[in-house]
Amino acid sequence: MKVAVVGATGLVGTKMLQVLAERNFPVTELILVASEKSIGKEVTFKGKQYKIVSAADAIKQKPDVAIFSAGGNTSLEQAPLFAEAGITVIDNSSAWRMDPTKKLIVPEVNADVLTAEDKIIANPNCSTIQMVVALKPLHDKYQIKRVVVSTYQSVTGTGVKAVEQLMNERKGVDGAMAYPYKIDLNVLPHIDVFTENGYTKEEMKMIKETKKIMGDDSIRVTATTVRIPVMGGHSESLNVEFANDFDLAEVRELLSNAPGVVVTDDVANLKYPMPLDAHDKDDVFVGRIRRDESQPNTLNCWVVSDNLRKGAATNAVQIAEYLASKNLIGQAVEA
Ligand code: 11C
Repeated sequence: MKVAVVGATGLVGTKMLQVLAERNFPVTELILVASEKSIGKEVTFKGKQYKIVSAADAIKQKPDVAIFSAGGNTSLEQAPLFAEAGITVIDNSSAWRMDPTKKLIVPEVNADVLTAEDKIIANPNCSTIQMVVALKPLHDKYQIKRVVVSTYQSVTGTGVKAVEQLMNERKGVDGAMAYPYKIDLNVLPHIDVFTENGYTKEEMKMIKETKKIMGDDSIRVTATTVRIPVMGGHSESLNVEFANDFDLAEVRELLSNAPGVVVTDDVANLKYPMPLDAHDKDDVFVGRIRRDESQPNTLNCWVVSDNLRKGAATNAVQIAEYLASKNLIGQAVEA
C-alpha cells in the first residue's frame, strides 16, 4: 500500500512512522509531507531515508491512504484535495470530527460503520479515545446513563513546545512558554481554549465525541480536563452511572476480555495503571475498579493510555488496518 503521512515531523507524525514500522503495516511506498520549512529534509523509516515533499507533490504520487497529523487548518485545506483525488484520508485533527458527513472512528468501538465511500475519516481526540475503549463493553452490557470524567493529561498532548517547556523548567533554563503558566510542579485546569459556557474545547470534545463514537446521544457526559507535568500518557478518573445494576467481578471480566483493554487492578499488591507504565504501549489500562457507594448502579475506575499511541498514531493506523483488511481503500469512484 502506498502511504502518505502528512505532518510527518511532529510528535504524532514521528510516532505514526514508529507505529507503522512496528505493526508491519504493508507500506510499499512511503510519501512524507510536512510544512514548507521542512520540505527537502530527510526522515528515516525502517532504516531508509525519505525526503519531505509538499502536499501537492504527494497528491501527484497518488497514495492509497494519507494519514494526517498536521493540525486543523492544514487538514481543512488539504484533506479535501487528497480525497478528491480518490485518496482515503485518516485525519488526526479536530477539523472533521463533528461534521455529520464524516465518520469518527475508534476501531474497537465502531469500525463497522466504515465503507469504501468514506474518503475523510476522523480520528478522535486522545482523551476521548481511551475513555470510549473502556466504556464500550460496559455500555453494551449495562447501558450508560451518565459519565463524569476528570482528566490528568500529559504535556505531549500539546506538542514539542510543551515538552520543551517542562524540561526547561526542570533544568531551571529559560525558554519559550507553551502554557500561560509554569507546568512543572503545577497543575493547569485548562486544556485548549475556553468556550462561552465556561468549559474548555477539550472538555466539549469529550462530551460531543463520546456520543458520536458510541452512536448514542442519550449518554450524558460532563468533563474537567487538566494538564499535569507528566510525559507518558493521559490518565482519567471515570464515574459511570448505568441504567442497570452490575456485578464487579463481571465488570472486571468484561474489561479483561475487551479488545485493546488491559486490566491492572490489584490494590492489595499496589497495582494500578500509571502513565509511566503506559508509555509507548498501545493498550488502554483500567484499574481502581470499584462501586460508587454514594448512589446505585454507579462505578468508579481509573483509565490510563499513551495519548500519542492509542490516543493518536495507533488508533489512526488501526483504522488503516481495518480498511485494508476489509478492502475498503481505493474502491470508491474518484470524486
Ligand atoms: C491534549 N487532547 O492533550 C489534546 C491533544 O483535538 O486532537 C489533541 C487535540 C486534538 O492537549
